[in-house]
Amino acid sequence: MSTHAPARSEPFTDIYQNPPFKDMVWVPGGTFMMGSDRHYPEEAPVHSKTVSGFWMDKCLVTNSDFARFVDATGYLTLAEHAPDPALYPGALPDMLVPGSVVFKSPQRRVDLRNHFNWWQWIAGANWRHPEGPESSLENRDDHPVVHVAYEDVEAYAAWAGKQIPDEAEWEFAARGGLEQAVYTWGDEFAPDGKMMANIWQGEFPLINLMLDGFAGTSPVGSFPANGYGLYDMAGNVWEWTKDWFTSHHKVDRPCCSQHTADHGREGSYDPQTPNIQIPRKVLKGGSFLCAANYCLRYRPAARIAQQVDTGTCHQGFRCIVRPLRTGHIEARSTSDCTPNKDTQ
Ligand SMILES: [Ca+2]
Ligand SMILES: [Cu+2]
Repeated sequence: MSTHAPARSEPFTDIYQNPPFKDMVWVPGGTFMMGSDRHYPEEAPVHSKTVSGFWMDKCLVTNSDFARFVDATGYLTLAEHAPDPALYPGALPDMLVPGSVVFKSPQRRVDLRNHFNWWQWIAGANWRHPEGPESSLENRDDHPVVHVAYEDVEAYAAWAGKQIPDEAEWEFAARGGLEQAVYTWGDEFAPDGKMMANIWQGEFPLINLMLDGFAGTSPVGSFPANGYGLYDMAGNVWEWTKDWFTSHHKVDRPCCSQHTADHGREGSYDPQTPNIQIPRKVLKGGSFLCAANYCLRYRPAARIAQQVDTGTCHQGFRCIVRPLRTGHIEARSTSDCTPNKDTQ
């Protein structure tokens, strides 16, 4: 194991030309306009935000990346544990077994207001069995790991010597240097008719036209990178960030930032289900299930709330390294980020 701490006097350029791990890219810091006033209300208001530079994984964490972590540590994800009945009062006994939430396309047109029409809790579903016990990771080593809860991604990041991005860092990175563009690649959805991300084409949740070639997850790096060299910052799977969800952006005021940090956790509870007090984090990027007729969220400003204890078949993550914290890095993480040559 090697450790290295960049000397304080080291020129800045030397630091960012030498990423702490392979398959990371330097995302320069800066001030940008975060959010959108033209889409869903939780993305507003557009406001100015400043982030410091950091390295980011070029690709989503893959199944083989995650397998290396599990092999090294014996880690069991939340979905592989039976839920503690004390934490889930009123839960039916057959729900208190290990499992996770899986998308099942309904057989006929359904009410789009009720997401239980396509989400099913499946006993035995977890990262190794993304659609349930009968499914496997065969031919999916280079697909993003899914069914990871927030504590799982924190555990992976800690093992890898990396961190989970906050929402502003993630959005800054996803924009790839384009100020207020709708998509990570610009304002046009399909330039020259080319699909730029793995999303859902057709009528969700019934008809998946797969114009992008994929019904479910896709190998990481199957679509062009954004301006910072980052792949899959739109579509494929949603990505965890460390921020507590808010129903709209809270614009920082220096006097109050300490105060709001303390209240973020409780403030993230879902007001629709007051009896369930599980805090929610922000997910970014959209997934292979995002469709224009239902969820136009394959955009850098888009955000949804997810309970910290819930991973699903369309949620994954990637890590960053903030340069001031690189002193104790142990280089033991590698990655399978080998983007398809013909899509670059
Ligand atoms: Ca697709
Ligand atoms: Cu969506």
